[in-house]
Amino acid sequence: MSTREDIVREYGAELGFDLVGITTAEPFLRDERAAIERVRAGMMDGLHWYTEERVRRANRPKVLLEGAQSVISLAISYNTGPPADDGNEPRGKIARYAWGDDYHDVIKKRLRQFCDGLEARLGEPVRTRIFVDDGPMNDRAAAERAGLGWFGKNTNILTPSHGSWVFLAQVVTDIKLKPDTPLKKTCGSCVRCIDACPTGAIVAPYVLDNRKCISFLTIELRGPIPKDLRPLVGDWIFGCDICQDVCPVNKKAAESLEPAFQQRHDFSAPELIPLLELDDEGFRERFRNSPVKRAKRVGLQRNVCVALGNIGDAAAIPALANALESDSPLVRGHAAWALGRIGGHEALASLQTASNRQQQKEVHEEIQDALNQLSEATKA
Ligand code: B12
Ligand code: SF4
Ligand code: SF4
Repeated sequence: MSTREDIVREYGAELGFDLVGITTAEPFLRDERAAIERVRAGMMDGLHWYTEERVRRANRPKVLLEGAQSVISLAISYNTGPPADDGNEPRGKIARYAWGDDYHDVIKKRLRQFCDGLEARLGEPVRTRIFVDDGPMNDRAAAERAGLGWFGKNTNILTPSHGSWVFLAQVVTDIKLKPDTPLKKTCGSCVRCIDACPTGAIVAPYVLDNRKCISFLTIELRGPIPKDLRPLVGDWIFGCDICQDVCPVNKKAAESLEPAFQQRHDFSAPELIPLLELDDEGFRERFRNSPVKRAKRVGLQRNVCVALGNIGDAAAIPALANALESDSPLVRGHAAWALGRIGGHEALASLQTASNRQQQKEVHEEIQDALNQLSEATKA
C-alpha cells in the first residue's frame, strides 16, 4: 500500500516535477545565520527587499504558515540543451533559465494544481502555502534538507540527476509527513566555479557577493553597471551561467522534458543590434511571458551596449551611435562607453557630436570618459 509520502511524490512526478522531497517545518538555522551575516557585510546590497526581517521569515516555515509541519520541496529542470549560435552578427548570451517561458507563471500554476489535488488524494484536509522564487522562503535551504541536492560552492543546489539546472519550489503544509534525509554528497576538492567566475563574485566557498555577480548586474541592478565591472560582464546580456557551465556535475545532467522551458527562437544567443533598436512595444512583444522582461527595455539595452563594447565589432557602431540619442540617459551613457571601447574614426565622430549636444551630467561624464579613452588610445 502507498504511504502518504509516496502519494505526495507520485503526484508531484505526475504533474511534471523532476524531483520531490520532504523536510520538516523546523527553522533553517545555519542558513538564517549565514544570510544575516551576508546582509550585514553588504553582500546583498542592491536587493533592497532582501532585509534581515525577510531572512528571519524565509528560514522559519512555521512563521510562513500557522500550524506548518512539513515542507514539500520540488524541482523542475530547465536544461534544454546546447545554445543555438548561428550567423556572424554580434550576439550576446541569455542565461539558460530564461530561454523559455517565465517559470514563475508555469510553476505557480502547477503548484496550485498540486495543492488542490492533494486533499483528494490524501483524503484529508490540507492547508498549504506555495513559493516559487519570489516569496519569503529560502528555496535552497529547503531543497538541501529535503534531500533534493547539495549546496555547490557556487551556492547553487546540485542535484545528482539534473545538476543545478533546476528551478526550486516549496509547499509549506500543515500535514505531518516523514522527512527525507539530506544527501551526504559534497563538491569535494573541486573549485572550478570559483576559478571561472570572471568578477570574483564567489568570494569563498558557498559565499556570493551579490554586488559583483553578473546575474545581479544584468537583471536586478537598475542604474549604471559599475565601470570596473563592465569589461568583465563579457557578452552576457541577461543573467550568467559561467559557474554552472563549468560544473562537472552539470555535464551529466538529464535534459528537461518540460515543453514550456524549451528554447525560444533566438533566445540563447540573440543578435544584439536588433535588441538595441526595440521600443517599449517591441520589447513587450519580444519578451512576453519571458523572464527577460524583468530587466525592462532600458536595463536590457544598457546590457546590450556593454556586450557590444566588449565584443568590439565595428559593425555595431551605427547602432550604438543611434543609441546615443535614446530616450534613456542610462542607455545613452552605456552606448558612449561601448563606442569608447570599440574606437575608430566613426565612433569618435559620433561621440563628439553627442558631446556638443546638451546632455545630463552622468551622460556627459560617460561621453567625456569615452573621448578620453579614445584620445589615450590614439597616443599609445
Ligand atoms: C537573491 C537571489 C539571487 C541573487 C543573489 C544570489 C545568492 N547567491 O543569493 C542573484 C540576483 C545574484 C541571483 C543569481 C542567480 N540565481 Co537566484 N535567487 C535569489 C533568491 C531570491 C534568494 C537567495 C538567497 O536567499 N540568498 C541569500 C544568500 C545568503 O544565500 P546563498 O547565497 O544561497 O547562501 C547559502 C549558503 O551559503 C548556505 N551556507 C552557509 N554556510 C554554509 C556552509 C556549508 C558547508 C554549506 C554547504 C552551505 C552553507 O547558507 C546560505 C543561506 O541559505 C532565490 C529564491 C529564494 N526565494 O530562495 C533565487 C535562486 C537562488 N536563484 C536561482 C537561480 C537559478 C539563479 C541564477 C543561476 C540565475 C542566472 N543564471 O543568472 C544565478 C546564480 C548565481 C549564483 N552563483 O548563485 C535559483 C537557484 C536554483 C538552484 N539550483 O540552486 C533560486 C533558488 C530560484 C528558484 N526558486 O529556482 N539570485
Ligand atoms: S553567475 Fe556568473 S558572475 Fe555570478 S557567481 Fe556565477 S560565474 Fe560569477
Ligand atoms: S564547479 Fe565544482 S565546486 Fe563548483 S559547484 Fe560544481 S562541483 Fe561544486
